[in-house]
Amino acid sequence: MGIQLYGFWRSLASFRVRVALKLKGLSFEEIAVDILSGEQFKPDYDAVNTERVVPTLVHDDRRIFQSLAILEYLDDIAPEPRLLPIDPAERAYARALALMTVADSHPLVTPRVRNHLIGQFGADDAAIRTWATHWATEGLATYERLLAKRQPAPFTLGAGPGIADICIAGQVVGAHFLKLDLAPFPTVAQLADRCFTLPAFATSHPFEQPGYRLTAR
Ligand SMILES: N[C@@H](CCC(=O)N[C@@H](CS)C(=O)NCC(=O)O)C(=O)O
Repeated sequence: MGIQLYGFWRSLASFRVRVALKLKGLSFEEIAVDILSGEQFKPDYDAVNTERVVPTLVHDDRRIFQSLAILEYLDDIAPEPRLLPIDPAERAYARALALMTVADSHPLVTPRVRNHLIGQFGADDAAIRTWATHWATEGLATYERLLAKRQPAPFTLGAGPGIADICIAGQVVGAHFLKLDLAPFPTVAQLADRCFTLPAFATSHPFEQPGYRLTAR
């Protein structure tokens, strides 16, 4: 039955899963859920993932959600190339770096948070941009401090890209949306450049998705 990915062109969490699928050479069909127009709340999608967020991976009738859980699931069903190291301390470090995006930074800029800021606190476009820029910059600065202490060689945990690189590249994609200057984060920028030379990363970028071209935002 293959793999289906419920995602959205703009979604950073969908980007993370797209990259992982492509690194592993797993073919998949992507089904768009327009989270800007509220399709995630419709009964059809609620039946797929009642958390009402993307991404959701459907594999042989199993529904897996939360991008990090999906990445770990993919590593279990298709172990090569590995996205998580075997060594316990390295594995914990990889997860820690991934969670800085997945748990700490990215949740603050999702549509539900932006919509709450607008609806509850009257935030206008400028306020939303200031909010998003603040949290995106905090995330980049944290990664820069960490990577400066342990330089990527050439990827975060060694020879090949893994969950940390996927999440850091996603943080940089967030900066692309905001047109942020990456000069203050040279180690992060170099790592992202290295990632985006790989087709799995480059072709997963939101700006390369059909939805982006249709929307032309
Ligand atoms: N921690 C989740 C984040 C899921 C999430 O928030 N996805 C966003 C798109 S990147 C979404 O669907 N948002 C819908 C909303 O905020 O209403 C993951 O990594 O999968």
